[in-house]
Formats: sequence, structure tokens, C-alpha cells
Amino acid sequence: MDYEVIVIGAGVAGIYQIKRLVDLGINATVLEAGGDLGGTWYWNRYPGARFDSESYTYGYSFSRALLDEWHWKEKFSGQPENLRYLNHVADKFGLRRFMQFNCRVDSAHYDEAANLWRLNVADGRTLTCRFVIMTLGLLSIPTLPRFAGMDSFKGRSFHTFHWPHEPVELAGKKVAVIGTGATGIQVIGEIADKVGELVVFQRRPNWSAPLNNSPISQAEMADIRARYDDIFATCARTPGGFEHEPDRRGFYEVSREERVALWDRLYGQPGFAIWLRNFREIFTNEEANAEFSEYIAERIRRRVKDPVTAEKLIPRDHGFGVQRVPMETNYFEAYNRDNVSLVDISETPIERVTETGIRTSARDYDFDIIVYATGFDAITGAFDHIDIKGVGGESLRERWVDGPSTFLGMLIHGFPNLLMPAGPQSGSASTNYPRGIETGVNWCTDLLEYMREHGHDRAEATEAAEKRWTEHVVRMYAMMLMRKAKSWFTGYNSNVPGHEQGRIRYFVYNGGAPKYVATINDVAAKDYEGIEFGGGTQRPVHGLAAGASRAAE
Ligand code: NA7
Repeated sequence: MDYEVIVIGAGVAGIYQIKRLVDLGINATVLEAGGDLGGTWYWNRYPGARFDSESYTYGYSFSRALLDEWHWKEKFSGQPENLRYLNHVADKFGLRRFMQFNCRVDSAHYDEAANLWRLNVADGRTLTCRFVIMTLGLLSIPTLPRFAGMDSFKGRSFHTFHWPHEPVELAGKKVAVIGTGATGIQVIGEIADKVGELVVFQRRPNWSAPLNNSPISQAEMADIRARYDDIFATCARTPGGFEHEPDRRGFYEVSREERVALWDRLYGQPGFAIWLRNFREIFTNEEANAEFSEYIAERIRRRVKDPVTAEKLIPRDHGFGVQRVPMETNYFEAYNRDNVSLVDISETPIERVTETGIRTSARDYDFDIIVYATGFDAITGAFDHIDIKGVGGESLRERWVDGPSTFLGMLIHGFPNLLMPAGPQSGSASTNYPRGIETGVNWCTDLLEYMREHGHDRAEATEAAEKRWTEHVVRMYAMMLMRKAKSWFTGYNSNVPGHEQGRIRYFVYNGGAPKYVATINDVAAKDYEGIEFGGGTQRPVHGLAAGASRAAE
């Protein structure tokens, strides 16, 4: 066996996972498809890419020394700084030597007789391990539209995920942005005043509100450092894993004036406050949601000068917050500029990409650059891209063809020793991601330690436990307005066959971080009820005797 544990993916989750493994002396490696570590923050280099989480709630919490030395320069830090941070973490803890880059895993097959996983890497190697830990990312498979003629375009074009690593000259250029999700909204706000001409092709508008970013001074950072314990304690008790706590007053218990007073305050506050410090009914009650959505619509009308454009930027098919809320900086003001225009492709659809630009049903547009901000094959896409086969050669892709089914979002029946610290239906997808992944990584690592103590070398979720969890996840969607939305939270993606509207995929656990953590801790406390273990001998499963090395602290 080549390794006890192979971790796939060196993003935020994979970096912490390998840290935990090497600290335990486990013989482990990380295989990463990209040219370097960082996952989301390695790939997404488009202008405007930044956290919507407060930076100091996004960083890892596991090391006091790390918290004490890192200065987040902005309340919502941008991609270059975020990538520097992740590299700093890897270097500080000596993790880079446990990572292999440009190693795309094509297949992972479980060998039942030998109780090991056999991984085929695109470089031609086959590697074996006892445990495979998949930290593949939630949004790591970008999806492009399927317009005729896309390859014929003579200018430059790229998905935001593949924004070039070298600087892209934008000054004086005619630029198209297709897509107005969280990514498109960040790009548009950032480049509007840097390009010659910008045309935004919008199929559906998204509700969006100001990020209200600001720099963090030395003094403010010192204060944050002194409060880190409180900050993380707050994140741990809030549903989203943020500092934002919902307003616990009933929507209809307070007067309309009091509601508007709250919204006026929240609109000026940083980050997801407008979404997560709001009344809880926003997420579950159509009328409450409609009233708040109309409040935001008025804000858009006030900010966008041309009333026709303003109306086009106001969503009609869903209410505020039932899709992931993009946070914006100067987004709506971009449309007040002479060099920016909006094309509503629900009215005049894109017919094809031409050699020189884009043809809609109304006219031709010429461009130097086309930016596809068209989203991702979310959550299960990265799993579908690997040929994963479990007991009896069963394909995970086929098992999940209509949507995922998991135990706690971390294990799958029929796929022993495959762990997903931040898998589909885990607590991470719907929360402040690093807070969720630290929990998931710790839980998976504790499970490995438990197995070592008990001499187990095989762990598999029972069919019944997986069924119970998945039904629980599905039931929670029933209460949420989000179940009706065409968004990646429900598995909708018009560019991926089978992901059409109306075929809900139950991707995320909606019970909130505290309940999720309580549940998984309870499972652990009950000797991992719901998991069947194999190999009752006392032989160590981690190969410590094999002389595995430790990461330098
Ligand atoms: P999203 O939120 O999935 O947004 C994708 C956008 O691209 C959205 O506006 C789509 O319109 C649009 N789109 C997708 N396909 C097409 C085609 N074929 N034609 C026209 N327009 C299209 O992805 P993001 O990258 O913005 O955000 C993903 C997450 O990254 C985000 O939530 C954060 O967590 C970070 P539609 O709404 O489907 O009509």
C-alpha cells in the first residue's frame, strides 16, 4: 500500500486535513489537480474575487500562533491575499511536502478483497491507500454555456474560474460578461470603470446588497486578535457559522416601521448581515419574504438611474435570500456609467457566438473579451468527474444520478473508508465554509483515531443510517422557500444535462451549524452509531511503525 490516507484536493479543506493527518504521524499525501494549493483561491483570479465572509471568521481557528501573526488587511479579503494566506499556512506547518500538484485523479476503485482504494492519476500512476478523503470543493467544476460558435471567437474568452494567471489588459477593451450570479456581480462591479465598454448579458437577475467592505487597521486587527475566542464562539452558535445572528423577534410581532428600521440599519452593515441578521421568516414565509424583497427592490430603483434598467435588475421569479445572496460593491452604480449596458437575454436570447462577438435575436455585438461567469456543476460535480467505484464495482456517479445520498454528508453506504469532511449534505455547504470544514475534518480525523484505538481497518455507513440522514436532509428543505429556487443550492444548472429546473437535488443540510455539530458529536459519542466497522484485530491501521513523518509545527 502506498499511503494509509490519500486526500484529494489541496483547497481550504484539504490543507487542514493533511495538517491533522501528519500531526498524527499518518502516512498521507494530498493529490491536487491544480498547479499549486489553494483550491477556490488558486483558480478564481478574476477581478473582484473576494470573501463574502468576514476575513477573520474565514481563517483557520486551529492555531493560536497563526491567528496571532496574520493581519487581514480588509474586512472582506481579496483573492491574492487569500491565496497568500493559504500558502503561508502550508509553509508555516511544513505541509507542502505532503502535497503533489498537477495530479488529477481520474478514478478511485475500492478493492474489497484487499480492503484498499486504488487511485488512477492522470500522470499514469496507480496509487493505493486504505482511506481516501475527498476534499474536492463545492464549486470546483466550472460550467460553460452551450452556445453555437463558442470556439470560433477570435478574441479572448474564459470562464471566471479559468481567469488567466498573468494580468489581462482591460483598458480600452470591449468586454462581455455572461452571468449575473455572485461571480458576475463581483466582476462587473470591479471592471466597469476599467474597461472601454462593458455589456452584461443577464438571463435572470439576482438579489444583491452592498458588501460594505473596509480596510482593517493595525489597531483593529489587534482588537480582533484579542476577541478571537469570542468570535469563533459566536460563529459556533449561529446557524450560518458567521458572527451574524438572526433577529429573533417575530416578523409580525413588530410594526412595519420597526421592520424597515432594521432593514435600513442592515443595508449599511458589512457582509451577509442583510441576509442573516434578518427576521427568520424571510426564509420560510412567502409574504414576509415578499415584503422584504420589495424593500430591496426600492433600494435598487434608488441606485439605478435608468428606470427600465432598474426594473430589469429586480428579480421577479424568486424572493431575496432564497438563492445564495451575492454581495456587491458598486454593482448597481455600474449601470449608471455610459460605457456599461445591460442586455436582457430572457427577451433577446443569445443565438450564437461569432468570430467577432455575440449575436442575440436582436443584433450583433463586437467584443475583444468574453467572460463566462456561468457558474458550476455544484457540490456533486467534482465527485461525478472521478470514476468512483465502491463495493461490487458500484458506480457513485450512477448511485447519485438523481442526487446525493449520504450519512452526515461524510460517508456513503457501499463506499467503505471513503470520507468527505465537507461532502454533499454535510454542514459545510450552507455555512461559512472554513468553520464547517474544520468541524468536518476534525470529525473524520477523530474517526480514524477511534479506528486505530479499536483496531478497525474498515468503516462503512449502514444503509439504514444513510437513509435516515438523507430523509432528514430532504425534510428540512420542505420548510424552506429555497426549495423552489433555480439555484445551485437545489442542484439547478441549465448547462448540465439532468440538472434542469424542478429536479431538486438535496445538496445542503439546512439545520444550521449548531444542530449539525450536535448531531455528528452525538454519533461519535455513541461509538459511531450508524457506521459498521471491520477488522477487529489490534493491528494499527495507520502505519505509524512505517516511519511516517510529521509536519513541522
Ligand atoms: P451562479 O450563482 O450559478 O451564477 C451563474 C450565472 O450564470 C447566473 O446568472 C446564470 O443565469 C448564468 N448562466 C448560466 N448559464 C447560462 C447560460 N447558458 N446563458 C446565460 N446565462 C447563464 O454561479 P457564480 O459563479 O456566480 O456563483 C457561484 C458561487 O460561487 C456563489 O454562490 C458563491 O458561493 C461563490 P440563471 O440565473 O441560471 O438564469
